Amino acid sequence: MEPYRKNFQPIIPEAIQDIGRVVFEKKHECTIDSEIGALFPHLVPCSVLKGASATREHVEKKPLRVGVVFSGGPAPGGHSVIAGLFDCIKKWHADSSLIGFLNGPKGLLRNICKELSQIDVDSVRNTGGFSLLGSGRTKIEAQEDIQKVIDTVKAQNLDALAVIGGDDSNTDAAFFAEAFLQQGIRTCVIGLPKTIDGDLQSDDIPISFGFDTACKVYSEIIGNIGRDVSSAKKYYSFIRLMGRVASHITLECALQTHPNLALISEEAAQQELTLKALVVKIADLVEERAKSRIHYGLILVPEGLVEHLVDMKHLIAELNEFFAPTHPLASLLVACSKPGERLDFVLDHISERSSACLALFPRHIAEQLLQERDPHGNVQVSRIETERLLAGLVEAEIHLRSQKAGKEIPFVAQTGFCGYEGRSAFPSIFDCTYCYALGRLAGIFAIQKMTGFMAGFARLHESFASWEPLAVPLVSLLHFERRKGAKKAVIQRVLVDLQGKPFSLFKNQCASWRLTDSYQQPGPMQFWGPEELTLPPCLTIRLGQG
Ligand code: FBP
Repeated sequence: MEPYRKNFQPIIPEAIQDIGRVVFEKKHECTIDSEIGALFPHLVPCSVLKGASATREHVEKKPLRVGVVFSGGPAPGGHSVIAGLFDCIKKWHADSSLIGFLNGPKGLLRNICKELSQIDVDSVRNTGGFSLLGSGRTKIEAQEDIQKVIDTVKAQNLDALAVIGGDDSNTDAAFFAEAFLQQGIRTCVIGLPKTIDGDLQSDDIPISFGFDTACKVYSEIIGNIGRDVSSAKKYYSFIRLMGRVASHITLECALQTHPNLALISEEAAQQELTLKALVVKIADLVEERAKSRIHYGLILVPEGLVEHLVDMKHLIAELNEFFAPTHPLASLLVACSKPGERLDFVLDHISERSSACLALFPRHIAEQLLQERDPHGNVQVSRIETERLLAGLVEAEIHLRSQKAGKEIPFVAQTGFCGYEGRSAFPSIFDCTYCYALGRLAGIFAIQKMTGFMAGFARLHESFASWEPLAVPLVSLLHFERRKGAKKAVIQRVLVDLQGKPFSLFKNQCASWRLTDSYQQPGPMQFWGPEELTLPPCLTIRLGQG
């Protein structure tokens, strides 16, 4: 498969086919919060720009030196971004060079990099993962770290630095752009919207890359499990899906596979569901199906669910403050090194309400909640086995109901996690095309010395050729949040819109999936064959979300 995939030639949107002819004009002005604006005096005021092919003044073509870094979790299509960027700057001038920083932001801090050759880039075209350079989650926030990045870009004499990352990495990129301008550094900073979670989006950025592929990979697996449960007829399968805070992935996979129940965190939050209420809801489904002698089912669980349940939200917020290095008990917590000691310490020191909530958990899952926050202060939800927690609690509830009724309600749960396998899969045709175009657009920003912008395309639900290139100011995506016990300007993660088209479509259909099985089995992603199978992106994108 790999040699064939490497030869795939993505369609290039018409507006950026001739890299020397792209002209940007204002699409709309951005409204920036004054406190955020005060942090970015060199980048504000700002506007979203749209690009079109037109006659430009003649510009002398000089070789460019562009740096590129992967940041955060891998997402299918990252290598295609690099290929698009590489081809663009080489086309501009054959002596241009692309410098790849190794192992994520750490490489940038320490100036560990390599110049990418044609062979390097050709070896990964259209392949998944970030293996060409590696990635990492190092947060670059402190002034001395930003200074180290400045030293690196100066040492490398870069015209531009492309940051391929999610909300946190692009937040860092916004701060780099401001700091570079403040210090008169000529390197432009360009953001690229990456994350399978699909939560890096705005009115102008319909979706981040990798989402389409990950959803297709997971939907194949879920579809297969649906077929299995309806064949064996004895298991309830609880499948947790990646996506961190937002449930975009779960929603899309539900639309693709029609499970009996798909929990959507944002809806659970709106309904102010507690963990107990959620368990009752699932047990009701099991009992209802049992009345029709159906003792199997398919349930999708977004990995971020725990953070949205009303009682859990309070607990996690309290734990987050507790884990902040500034917390008065931080040093005592760090000193808890024996197994179980940390949990006991926390149980003794948090509020009664939170302690009661934590006590509902089996100890091993409670301990998962207490794991280190990531360098950006996020709970590492991918390490919390919510599917097991729910399966266990539902089992106990069904047991109680069976006892009460004096009649056994059969319930056997299987659990699974659709996670890491979706992040480095071969990118779909959509992601290959999107990412190659994003890389090319980043190259065009470098040519035109545009700094502080994220590359994006409008009209992603239309034909590839008609996508409209956009330059979206990174600053326009920022808002304030509490992280590590302090108020921070960060890029806002966009959650599932309960008024939006994908959720409305789901709500119109999901009641009919509860009792009558209508599992869909989408099968593996197709790269060759009829266009109806290979080209269409997933439903969230086709519905024009974003
Ligand atoms: P990004 O936001 O960096 O793209 O990562 C997304 C993600 O895949 C989440 O879905 C998941 O919760 C998390 O990464 C897992 O992180 P890690 O790789 O550190 O285990």
